[in-house]
Amino acid sequence: MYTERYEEWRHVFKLDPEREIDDASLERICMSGTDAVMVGGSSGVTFENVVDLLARIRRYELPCALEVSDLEAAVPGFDLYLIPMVLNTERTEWLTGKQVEGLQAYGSYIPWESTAAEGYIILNAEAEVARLTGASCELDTAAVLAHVRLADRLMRLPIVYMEYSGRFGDMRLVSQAAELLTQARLFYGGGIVDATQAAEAAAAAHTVIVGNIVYDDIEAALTTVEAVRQSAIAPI
Ligand code: 1GP
Repeated sequence: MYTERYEEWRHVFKLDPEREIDDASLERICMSGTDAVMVGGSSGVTFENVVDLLARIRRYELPCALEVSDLEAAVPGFDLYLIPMVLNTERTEWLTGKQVEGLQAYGSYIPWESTAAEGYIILNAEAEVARLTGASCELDTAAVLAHVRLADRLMRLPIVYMEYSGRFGDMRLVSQAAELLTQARLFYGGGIVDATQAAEAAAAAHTVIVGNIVYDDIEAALTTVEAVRQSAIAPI
């Protein structure tokens, strides 16, 4: 199954289809040695801008995943489809509502062998995704770890995603989460702007997602690839 391949991913660049990236920069990202590119964003994701970005990424050989946050933008042709389920919100449309809508509309066409759910725990209240989903981000350690167990043990989700989008997170907490997992893979994303932070995140989580810095400082973004590669693999 293709889903097994993300189990080897240590470093992933996340590209936002709503944001501009020139050909030269995209080439540097795709040729950087990263394990994969993930396409996703909290807003402004359309069928057109996803198709356009996918076509440009397909000039290169690396795997390309789509994080499906909007049904309208579920474009065929990706290697992997990641379906976010926000665990720390009371607004159930972000946990199961939109997912059920999608299954009702496209259930028979979903490529299950290349589709995986991500249990999102959103931990930066300032992030756009937190505002959009009404996430309760003020969780203490015990509450975060309870959400991790909910995802890993009760729901048996294959991926737990600790999302600090826009802010570098608490790596001690991320490590504690990783240690609790019995079968899920831990994705960490948020605020990585240099090699040092990338290495710290790689020591705590299984997979490190680097987003915004691609658009703000591509040289710095590129240094994160080697930093993660040099880091010891977090305990599973
Ligand atoms: C966002 O987790 C990713 O969904 C990456 O976060 O953009 O802050 O790097 P940044």
